[in-house]
Amino acid sequence: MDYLTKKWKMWYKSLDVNHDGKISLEDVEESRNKLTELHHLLGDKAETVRTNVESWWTTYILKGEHQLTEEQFLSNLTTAYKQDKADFKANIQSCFETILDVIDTNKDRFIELKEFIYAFKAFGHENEELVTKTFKLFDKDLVPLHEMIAAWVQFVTDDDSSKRNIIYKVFQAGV
Ligand SMILES: [Ca+2]
Ligand SMILES: [Ca+2]
Repeated sequence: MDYLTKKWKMWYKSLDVNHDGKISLEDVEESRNKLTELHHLLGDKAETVRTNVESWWTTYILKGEHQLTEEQFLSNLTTAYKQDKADFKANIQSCFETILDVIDTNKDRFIELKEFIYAFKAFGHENEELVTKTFKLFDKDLVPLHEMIAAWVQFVTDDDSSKRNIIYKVFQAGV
């Protein structure tokens, strides 16, 4: 449980886009604006991304709340995890399938460095050099979407700290 809680705290921090110590609708607004601006999306494409990002936040993170403290976030995850591990994993799988589908902006079912960098920037992690360095952990220029999803799902749901996890390493590096 300790390992999971540690990773959930990292996840919470990574979702605090404007770095004010809490997750709120302001983070939703900032992340969707940034993502559309970085990719220079216009018109319908921009609108689709804005809608999808907001819907992701509402469905998987805020769940009807306007804001979420770290304590609430950890408590929600702990409850869901303890209730039914298979259900929990399925929900997190769906969570990352949804957001990575948005992040795969060119829709080729791969995450490339640019998409990786823009995704972290959209969530308030601006250190491009560090993000570029950690992308190399995947050991390929184009990371298949399913591989990126699996790495995130492992990060949020797996309590075995002896297994290598790239996303954990990314946050450990200080991204
Ligand atoms: Ca915030
Ligand atoms: Ca792509």
